Amino acid sequence: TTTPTFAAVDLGASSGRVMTARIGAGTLDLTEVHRFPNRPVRANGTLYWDLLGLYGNVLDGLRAAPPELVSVGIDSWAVDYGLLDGNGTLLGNPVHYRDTRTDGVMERVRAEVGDDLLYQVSGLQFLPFNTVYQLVAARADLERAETLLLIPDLLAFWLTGQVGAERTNASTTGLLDVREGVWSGTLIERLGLPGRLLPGLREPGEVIGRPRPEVAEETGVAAGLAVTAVASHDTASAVAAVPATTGRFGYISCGTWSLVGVELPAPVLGEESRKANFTNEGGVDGTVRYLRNVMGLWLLQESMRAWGSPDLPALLAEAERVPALRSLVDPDDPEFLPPGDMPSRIAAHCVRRGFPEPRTRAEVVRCVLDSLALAHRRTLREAVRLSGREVEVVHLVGGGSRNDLLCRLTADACGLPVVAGPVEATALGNVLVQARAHGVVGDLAEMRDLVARTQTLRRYEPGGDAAAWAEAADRLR
Ligand code: ADP
Ligand code: LRH
Repeated sequence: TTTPTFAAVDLGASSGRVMTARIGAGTLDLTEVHRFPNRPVRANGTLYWDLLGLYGNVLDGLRAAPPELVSVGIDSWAVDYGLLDGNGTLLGNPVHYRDTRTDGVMERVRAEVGDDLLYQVSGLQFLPFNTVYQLVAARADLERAETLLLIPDLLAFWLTGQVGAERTNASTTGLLDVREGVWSGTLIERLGLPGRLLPGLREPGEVIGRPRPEVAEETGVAAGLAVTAVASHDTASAVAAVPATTGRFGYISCGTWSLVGVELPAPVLGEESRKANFTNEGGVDGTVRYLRNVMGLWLLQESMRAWGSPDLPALLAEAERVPALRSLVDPDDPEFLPPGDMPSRIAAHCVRRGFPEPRTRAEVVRCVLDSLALAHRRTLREAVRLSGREVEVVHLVGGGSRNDLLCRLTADACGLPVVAGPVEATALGNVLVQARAHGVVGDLAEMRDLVARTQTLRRYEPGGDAAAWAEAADRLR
């Protein structure tokens, strides 16, 4: 018997990769065929994604993939989009969600429309960069546009010529009705947005189309290759591949962001949840990711950039020797959202909150990791309280699972065992949804079981000084 090969294009906010996987009964071998940085570019005052550069890298990755490839799926970060005119021409370069064009827009929309309606319909955390606020900020751009495509859908369009809106990523726009699973006519009308922009929805597992002839020629992929919709929101793919063996699990999808929460069968839309600013994002098989965005390793990434990208493992080893819980920040403070000098912002925040100023690089890194561990604790406890879902283990997946110190601090802070890995959970979730669509694996539980049995995981039992963590959590509150 042959084990079919699937490819995942996974674009994170900090890097992209094309991975291939051979998947069969009890087999899941993931191979990286191409990896590339994802660097935002500022031009004339606007922060953009280098989307054509990323697409070029997608084509390079497909060229490097083995010829027996059956199917490819694309996922990326959420909320961002490109606009097409009636000829399918891209109108303007897609803007980065950290751009300042949305400054003050969310506050205006909330005041006009009301939090209650926005939350009851979309179930989304109020984040200033949700697609809906970007569209209001860019209203003038919408006139000439015929179609809005979220990033993975735009890349799929370039590969196949087919348009659509994959459901999990559509759930991050703020315009999808979380209960009905359709675009919300109510919100679109209320905001005066052109509804024609929003294409029909498609489900993870649906075949989108075949490569355009010029794509097949340029990359050497087979003319019959299936470009398959996956859970195209990277976080949805990551959580689909969490190696949970019990229903009582929490997760932290830990990369540029830490997405911290639980998986539920239905959304939680009450007032308490809205005030705690929890989100209800769509997952595979109608699951709901009930979570909050924690600012995540962005604080570390952006500090590293300011320092000229020194060696990360060496810096983490030094941070390990810095005394614990000395300098702390609230990572969710909006002041940390935009790019720019991160170490100075961190130092100023510590001083303002009455903590000693971190002076060395190692002290800044320790401050970030202690603070993230505390934010993981706070958010997970809130998710449990608001959802009523009990949690006995925390799965930490994504690039952050390579950070041994962060995993240990998170276990200590949460007072729960942390299972770290896989690093490439998102790519795994991506290929597993394709494999399922092609009849190779079964339901979500079977997908997770396959990940648990085939991937290398590390387990951290909670230890450390529980009273010190509780006290630090109180001091930050
Ligand atoms: P995203 O998908 O948001 O781009 P990733 O899941 O790729 O993010 O994770 C990137 C993060 O992984 C980096 O910011 C870094 O903190 C962490 N990371 C990468 N390599 C290592 C390493 N060798 N040791 C510790 N952490 C690492
Ligand atoms: C993580 C992520 C997250 C979104 C953010 C914009 O990459 O998709 O789930 O909130 O990017």
